[in-house]
Amino acid sequence: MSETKEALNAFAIDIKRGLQSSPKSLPSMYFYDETGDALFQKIMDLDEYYLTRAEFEIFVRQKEEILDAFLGDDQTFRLVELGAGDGTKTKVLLAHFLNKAISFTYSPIDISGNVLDQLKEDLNGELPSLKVEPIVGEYFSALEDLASNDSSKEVVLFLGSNIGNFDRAAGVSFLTHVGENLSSGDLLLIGFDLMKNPQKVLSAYNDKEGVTKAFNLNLLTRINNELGANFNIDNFDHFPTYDPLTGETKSHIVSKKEQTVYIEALDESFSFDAWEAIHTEVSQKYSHKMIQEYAEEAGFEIVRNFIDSNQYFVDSLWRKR
Ligand code: AVJ
Repeated sequence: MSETKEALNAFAIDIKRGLQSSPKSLPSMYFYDETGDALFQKIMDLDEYYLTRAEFEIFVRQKEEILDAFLGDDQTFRLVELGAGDGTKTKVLLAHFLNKAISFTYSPIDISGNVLDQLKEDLNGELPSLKVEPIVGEYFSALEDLASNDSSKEVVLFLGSNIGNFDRAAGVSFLTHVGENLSSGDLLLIGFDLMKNPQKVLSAYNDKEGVTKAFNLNLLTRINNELGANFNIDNFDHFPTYDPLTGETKSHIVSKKEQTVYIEALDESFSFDAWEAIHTEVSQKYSHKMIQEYAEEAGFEIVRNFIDSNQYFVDSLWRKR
């Protein structure tokens, strides 16, 4: 089977499993087709979506301290980034490290070769002296390759509160797995969105313009396009919730009426009750205590926390035990 066929198959299987479950759910990892990527770019520019600006501010204002903490007693390191994105935030750090004449290599890891080619071209233009060695592949196998081929200290970036898409058990297991592919003393800088005014959190996932709604519902369009389904998008709505007790932010797609949708690739129909909800995403918000517990359970110790001036967001620097 070709690679794309296999991917399509995995997509179909996951959609089928999610729509057969009770309650129904769809995995947020499938938000990011071309349209989804573009919508997420728009989300990052929204007034309500404070996360990206908060983390950007941390980098702009605390880049000196971040560099000192990355170096410790060493002269150099390899900077590895899990999920490269467009690199806007990371560029602030990269430019600063080059200004300070630090000799280091930047290795963004992504499953999309296209994303990495684009990023490398971009960085070559903007920061010509930067050594970029992208790695195409899954995070863990890429980290494993690095561990066996490179003896220098690794500093791994996992930014943007991407960890928030995992529930607690999956998050700790993911971070443990990252740690298993690091050596004692290697570092991990991980972005966590902090608990804050519940109204502020909720607005970030329910913007006035409806960009987040379009982002969430695009998942149905993607199923239409790639699996030959007949979702009528107008018959569904977007509904996020925030639980201030647990920090759990959830996005849902709600069926506005009783309806049945056919998915050709599965040769199967799925029925929705009026106002039945499909869970699509968790965007966990964290207390400092939770972050401390995560670090300990995953086998790290916290070196230092870098927090923005509003105390919305923390980039927590962890050392592998
Ligand atoms: C990219 C997972 C960090 O959960 O805040 C933005 C994705 N979802 N708006 C987040 C997202 C709805 C985002 N992450």
